[in-house]
Amino acid sequence: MMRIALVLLLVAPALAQTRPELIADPPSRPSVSLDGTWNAIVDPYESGLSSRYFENAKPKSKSDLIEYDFDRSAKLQVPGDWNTQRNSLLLYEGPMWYQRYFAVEKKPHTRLFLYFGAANYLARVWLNGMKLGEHVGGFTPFNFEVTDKILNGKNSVVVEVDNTRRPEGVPGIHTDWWNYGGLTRGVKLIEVPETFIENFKLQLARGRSDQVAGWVQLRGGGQEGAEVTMEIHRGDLLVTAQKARTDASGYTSFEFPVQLELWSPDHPQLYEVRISAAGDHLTDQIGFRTVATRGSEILLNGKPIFLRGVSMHEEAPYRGARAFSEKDDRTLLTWVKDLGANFVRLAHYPHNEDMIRLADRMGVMVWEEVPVYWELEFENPAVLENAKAQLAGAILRDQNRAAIIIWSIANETPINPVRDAVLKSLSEHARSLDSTRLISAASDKWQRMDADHMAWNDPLGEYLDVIGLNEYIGWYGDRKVEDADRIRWTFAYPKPVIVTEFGGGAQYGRHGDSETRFSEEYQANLYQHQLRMLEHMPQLAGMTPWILMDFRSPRRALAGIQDYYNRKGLISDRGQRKQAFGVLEKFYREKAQEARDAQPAK
Ligand code: GCB
Repeated sequence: MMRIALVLLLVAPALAQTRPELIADPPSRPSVSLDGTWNAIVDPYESGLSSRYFENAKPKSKSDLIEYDFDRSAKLQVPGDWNTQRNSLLLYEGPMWYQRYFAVEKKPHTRLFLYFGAANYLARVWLNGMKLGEHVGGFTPFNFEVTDKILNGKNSVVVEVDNTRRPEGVPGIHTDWWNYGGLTRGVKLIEVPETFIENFKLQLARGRSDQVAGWVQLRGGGQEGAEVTMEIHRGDLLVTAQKARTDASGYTSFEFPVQLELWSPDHPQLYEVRISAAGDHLTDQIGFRTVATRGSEILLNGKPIFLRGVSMHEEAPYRGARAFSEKDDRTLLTWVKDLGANFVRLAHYPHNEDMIRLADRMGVMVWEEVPVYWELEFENPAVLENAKAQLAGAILRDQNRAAIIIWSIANETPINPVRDAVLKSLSEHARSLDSTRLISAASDKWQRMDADHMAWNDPLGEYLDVIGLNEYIGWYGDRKVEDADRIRWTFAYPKPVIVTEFGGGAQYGRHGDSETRFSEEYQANLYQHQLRMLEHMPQLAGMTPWILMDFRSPRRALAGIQDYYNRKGLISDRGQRKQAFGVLEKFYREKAQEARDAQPAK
C-alpha cells in the first residue's frame, strides 16, 4: 500500500453555519426499510386532526366511540403515489392519513431517525402518538430524530400527507403535471452512533481540478474538536487521506490537493470516499469534475462541451405514475442515452436521489430544478423561505453528485420587481450553499422585436450563470413551424444559453401531413425546423427539448388524443418512439461526432 502523509488541515473558522438538518448518504447507513403496505384513511373533509387520528386509538370498552380504525382501513403501497393505486384516488387532492407498525430492538449508544425520501406536499408525522414534526415541499427528503420516542418492540407511525394545492405553495395552484400525492419515495429508520456525521460535501474546489474542498458537519456530544478523516480510494488503492478538526458546532471545512481522473459522460469515473469521525464512518461513491463558463461556452473539465439534452418528468414508463424504482430510473436514463444525449433536465422539481446516483454511474450530466414554477405568491415572504428550504434540501442531498452541473432556481415566472428580487435572493442562496455549480433558470420572457427577431431580455439573466430559454415557435402562438428557419435570436446577457424547452404534441401512431396537429409528422417537422434555427442561435451551449416521454397532466383534456396526457413526448407513455425521436437522435449523433472530431488526436 502506498505511503501517505496525514496532514492536519485548517481548523474551521469559528463561524457557526446554519444548515437544515438532513442526514447525508442514507444508502451507506444501517437502516430498516418501512416501505411496503401501510394502512390509509382518505380524509377529504379534514377531520383527522380534530378526531386525533394520530393517536391510532382503539376503543377500550364497548361503549367507547372512536370513529376511525387504521387496521381495518384500505391499504396503500409505499413508496408510491396514491392516485394510481385506486381509481377513486386518481384526482384526489387533500389529506391522507398513513399508518403502520414496526418493531425495533433498541441498541445502546445509537440514535434513530425516521427518514422520508419525499411526501407530496405537506407531511405531519407522529410516532406512538407524539408529534415529530412537519415538512413542506413535495420533492425533498426530511428526517426526524426518534431516539427518545421510540419503544423497544412495537411502534406505530402515523403520517398525514396533504397534497392540496395552495396559493402560497411552491409550486402554487397551477402546474402542467399531475399532482401525485402520498409517500412517493421510500421511508426508513436510520441508525447512527451517538455522535455522527450528519452531512458533508466533498467536490473539486471551484475552478480547480487539482484541489478538493468541502466540509463535514458532526452532531452529538463529541462534536467539538473531533478529528475528521477523509480518504479517497480507487479500488484497492488509497489515493489520499486527510485530516481536519471540528469547531464547537461540529463543523469543519477543508481543502487539499489531489490528482484524480476526472468524471465526464464519456468516462464516469467514481471514487470511493470514506469519512470517519468520532467513531462514525460513511462511504460514498463520488466523481470529480469541474464545470464553469467562459463567455458563451460551458466548460466541463476546462473544455467546451455542448449539452445534448432532453427534459423529463419523474414519471414511470408504462404505468403513468410517479417513478420511484431503480427500474423506472434506468429505463428513463437509458432512453436519454439512446437519444445520443449527454445531459438531462430533471423538470420541474428534484427527482429521487437514486436517479441522480444512477446518472453519476451512467455518465449523464444533470440539471436539477426546484418547483418555482409559473405564478407564485412572490410577495409573500413565506414563499421565498419555502423555495429556499426546498433548494437547500436538494443541494444537501445531491451536492456530492458529479452528474449535477446546474441548479435551476425557477421555470417561466412572470417578470416584476418582486419576483426579480425573490429570484435574485434564491440565486444567492444557491451560490452560498454551493459555489461549484452553475446557476440557471428557464424563462420564456422574450420579445418579438420585428418579424424575425426575437430578443430574450428577462432581467433574471443578471443573476444566472446560464440562460435557459423556453420557446414554442410552431406550436403555441401565431408563428408557423417553418418561420423558425428565418428567426434570429439575441440575448441581453453575454452568457451561455440552453434552450430548455421547445416542442409540440404528437400522439404515437397518429399520422397526417406536417400541418396536421398532433400527428407524428407535425412534431418531426417541428423538430427539423427548430434544429435548423438552433444551428444559428448565438451563445447556444445546449438544449433540452420538451420532453422525453408523454406525461399525465390534468390540463390536457383533448379526448382521443391527449386524454389527460401532455403528448409532447418523443416517446409515448407506453415506450413507443415517435418520428421526432429519430430526428433528434440523428442531430445528436452528428453533434457527438463533431465533438469527437474536434478533439486533438491522442
Ligand atoms: C412549458 C412548461 C412546461 C409545460 C410545457 C407545455 O412552458 O415549462 O411545464 O409542460 O410548456 O407542454 O406547454
